[in-house]
Amino acid sequence: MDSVLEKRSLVVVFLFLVSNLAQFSFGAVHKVGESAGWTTIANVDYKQWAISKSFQVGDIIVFEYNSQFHNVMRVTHAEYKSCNVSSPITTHTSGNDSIVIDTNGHHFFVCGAPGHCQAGQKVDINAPRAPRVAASSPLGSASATPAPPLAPGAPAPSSGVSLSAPPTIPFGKLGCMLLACIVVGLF
Ligand SMILES: [Cu+2]
Repeated sequence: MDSVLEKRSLVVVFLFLVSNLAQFSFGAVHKVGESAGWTTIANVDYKQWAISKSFQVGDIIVFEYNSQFHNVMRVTHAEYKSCNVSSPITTHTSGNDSIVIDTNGHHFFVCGAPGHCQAGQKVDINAPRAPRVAASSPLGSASATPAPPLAPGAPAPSSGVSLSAPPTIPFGKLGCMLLACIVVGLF
């Protein structure tokens, strides 16, 4: 009897932890190009794909591709527009790259293979800031209007990309360890 109750309570704890992990540790996972992946041969409209999605900080962007032919380069907005792949911020080549969106704003990715970016293998992942309240400018301020503090669409101030784990990951690891302990205890 006791052991059954014990197991039941453990299951409750287990479910509680799982729900917490799901809530706090993992952002949404977006596979670029869906089933087509990251490629030039399927004529995927990556711009349209990105527009149809809603990205948030903590989300994971997955690039799946044949690493013989493609790669993933994070570049600046200017490089994205001109398909300049000579000095990427970061380069990924595994063929199955998961990139965590760690800052608000635009994240520009292109394929570095010759001609691929020009052929449309480029994507703009935008994780917008929370909608701001429209600033109602005072009517009398006709003199020297100050520059808007937050230009929409401006790249995030930290142009240097950091692939450091988001703060939720340590919790996830702790949670996983706890789960492991519980599972070991159960069986
Ligand atoms: Cu490519």
